[in-house]
Amino acid sequence: MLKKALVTGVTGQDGSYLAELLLEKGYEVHGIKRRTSLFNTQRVDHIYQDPHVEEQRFILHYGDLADSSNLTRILQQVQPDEVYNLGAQSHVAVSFEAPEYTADVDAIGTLRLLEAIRLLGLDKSTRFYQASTSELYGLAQETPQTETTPFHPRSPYAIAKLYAYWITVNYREAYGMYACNGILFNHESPRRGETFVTRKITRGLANIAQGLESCLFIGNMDAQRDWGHAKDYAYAQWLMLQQEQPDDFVIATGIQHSVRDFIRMAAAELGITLLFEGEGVNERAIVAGIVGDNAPALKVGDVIVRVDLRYFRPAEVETLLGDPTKAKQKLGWEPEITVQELCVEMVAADLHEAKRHALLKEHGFKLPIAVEN
Ligand code: NDP
Ligand code: GDR
Repeated sequence: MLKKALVTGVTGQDGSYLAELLLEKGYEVHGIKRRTSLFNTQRVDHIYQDPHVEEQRFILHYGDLADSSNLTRILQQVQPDEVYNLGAQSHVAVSFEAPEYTADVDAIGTLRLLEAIRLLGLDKSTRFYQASTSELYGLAQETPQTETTPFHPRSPYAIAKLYAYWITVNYREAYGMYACNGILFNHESPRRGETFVTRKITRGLANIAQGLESCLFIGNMDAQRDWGHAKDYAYAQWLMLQQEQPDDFVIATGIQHSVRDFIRMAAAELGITLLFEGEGVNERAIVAGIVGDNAPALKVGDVIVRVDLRYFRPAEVETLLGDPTKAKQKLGWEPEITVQELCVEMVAADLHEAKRHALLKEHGFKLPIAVEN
């Protein structure tokens, strides 16, 4: 019998890497996708299987974490061995604009899934993974953060995820469910959503280098994060559900960089040396040197990064750094891809795309570029 997994958020960054991994491991993978007016399956199109073929192992269901009857029906139909709850309104800044929706999907959505598993009598047979987050630490009480560091969430997103964290622990303690929290620190990839800071930087700088945009407007460049690669982190998610006992784990690299460092790193990969001038909201980055032919649109002296207050959050998480010792010891997990390698991969993918767009523009086609960040 094939093992069956159900993945919420399968169309997201992590969902796509996890679905690939589970298919490689021989699972039948069921994913929940939302009904949208435009296609939203780009990240999983390469593993899509025609429903008309026999032995289809990747199956998508329409659904939403805001709809319990829908979740119950899918769970009843699939009877999964493992549920990975990755679906969420996952943008911290957006959660300040849509706090109630974020709470409904990220907090109560988790409860809806757990309760459906329990009411269907699957609580002893189905293992549950909850996508918890380093945002729980917020105003961190100690550095680096471990599984025992107290939480101090700083956004509606983080507070919704705090509920989801504890309801997962509660179903484990109250009903003996195999339920785990992965407390994952920031993880990125070429599939990262375009409005998260790393992708905004690699995409923005690649576009600027190719003459498609003129300036990258950015928020708090002093913020520091522990960035890893989503592919490594998908493997950790799977490992957590393969243990004898359920538990909660920090997944991180143990290395921290500022947003400014990441900008510098991405620019260097494009052959651009940047000079940062000015303080606070007046800070800007100026092109100080160019090598190679990846930035044909730029010249020394161009200002290509500026600070824009609109990207600051009402309450910021200034610094996060994880200690993944427990995951190393108990899961045998270690990150394989460094932040430098991650940045190289992201810049290469965005440069490829920018070159394609530049070529289209050169031949008079209207650009399919969204510039809203
Ligand atoms: P993404 O934003 O890339 O993906 C989120 C997924 O959730 C998408 O598939 C999205 O669908 C889906 N979704 C959004 N709203 C709903 C809803 N109402 N019902 C069902 N599905 C919904 O996030 P990531 O892949 O980066 O993150 C995966 C999970 O891990 C999230 O829960 C996130 O909060 C958490 N997390 C992420 C970290 C990171 O650094 N990436 C770190 C720690 C935790 P659609 O494609 O239609 O928008
Ligand atoms: P984060 O990721 O909030 O940590 O949440 P994001 O990349 O959005 O921000 C990281 C840091 O960069 C600062 N920043 C900016 N951020 C964005 N998005 N845009 C900007 O222009 C900008 N300028 C500076 C932010 O203020 C912040 O300090 C991500 C999400 O994936 C969550 O779902 C997940 O739980 C956490 O990571 C761990």
